[in-house]
Amino acid sequence: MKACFIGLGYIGLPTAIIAAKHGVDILGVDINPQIVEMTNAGQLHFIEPGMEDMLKEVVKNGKLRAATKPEVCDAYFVVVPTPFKGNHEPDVSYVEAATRSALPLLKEGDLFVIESTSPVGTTEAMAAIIYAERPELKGKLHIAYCPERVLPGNVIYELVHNDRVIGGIDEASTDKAMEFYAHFVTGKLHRTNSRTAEMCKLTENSSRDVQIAFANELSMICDKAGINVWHLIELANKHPRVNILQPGCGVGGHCIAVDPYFITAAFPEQAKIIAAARSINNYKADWCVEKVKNAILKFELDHGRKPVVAMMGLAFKPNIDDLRESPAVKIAEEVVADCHGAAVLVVEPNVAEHKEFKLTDYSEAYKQADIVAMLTAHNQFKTLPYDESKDILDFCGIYKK
Ligand code: SAJ
Repeated sequence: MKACFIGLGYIGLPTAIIAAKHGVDILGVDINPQIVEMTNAGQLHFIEPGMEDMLKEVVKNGKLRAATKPEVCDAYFVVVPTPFKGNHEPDVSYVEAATRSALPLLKEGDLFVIESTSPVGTTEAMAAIIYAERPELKGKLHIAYCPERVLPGNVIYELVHNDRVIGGIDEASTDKAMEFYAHFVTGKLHRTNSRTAEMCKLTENSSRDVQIAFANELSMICDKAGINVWHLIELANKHPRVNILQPGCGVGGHCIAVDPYFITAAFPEQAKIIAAARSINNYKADWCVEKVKNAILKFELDHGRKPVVAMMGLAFKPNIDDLRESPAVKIAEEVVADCHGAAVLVVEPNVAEHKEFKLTDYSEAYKQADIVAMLTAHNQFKTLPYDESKDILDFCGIYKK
């Protein structure tokens, strides 16, 4: 069997590599020639533990090859980004472009799967585009939606072990897609229809966003009430049916901070909690900015000089180098732009250079700072002893107890 993966990003490339490792002949397709070149040279274009060795192996044994255009295969997988437009409306133009690139190559019996996070109804809409252009294939293709679920940083394990939800536009399509994923998934494969599978992905990430919003709301209430939120959550979680997540400086990344909008854009009247969670998590970053600015003003009043401020961490979550949609970056930008003349040191130990900020070593910044804003709970920061002479704004629970 020969399969074509369209989109060699954080999800498409690892899935293609794992499928190749399990015996499927893979053509990986990306419009970016640099990614194609790197992939064919066995070089991973992003950081993911263990993945590059596996890529080298499947390139070397001829199981995986990359190109800028699709070729005739037996199965096609669309794994391209679905960003949102200015008004938070989902942008499915990449999914449509990928679908159109495969369209002329499709033949009877082929499997066509969308993995990209997509608004409800996208798979049916792509099927309609395909059948409008290739009416002779109507009812002869297998078209399905199967969302990815892996956590960046743990991709090799999760791609194989996580359960998958598979929804075809008809029963035969679901069967055919289930057959494909059985090549490499040892988790359970759950069958449904394409609309439910699309909504399931959006539901998973919205659920996490809502739960994080609850923790963030609690953190702002506790700040007013003079209660340590970390300790409070630990105690509440001793209840057998309570499991509160951790507050932070907001929600970042390209999944949880994005996917809920695909529901709120389509169902604005019904999606009340989901919309509220988005605004609470967005507001949490603004709240952190205000906290830092107020600390700067207070320091100046108390000490009669401008403080040194350390902004600790830019990544959107701990121990990674990914800065996309990161609330920490937004907070650092806003503090630097309006810091009342304070010296602001920006720290991100997992990144060598940043286009906007001059980065400072984390222990050096901590040593020099009068005010420390903990933005990302990197392991390195947990090694810094709590210094009571500094004003430490611990937004991410470095010093929980
Ligand atoms: N966060 C908190 N408090 C928490 C947990 C997370 O503030 O208790 C923040 C993080 O700091 C980060 C954001 O949430 O800013 C998102 O991080 P994450 O680790 O929750 O998730 P992602 O975005 O790396 O990956 C998610 C995962 N979805 C779920 O856990 C439901 C992953 O399984 C999905 O495959 C991925 O989105 C995706 O691609 O959709």
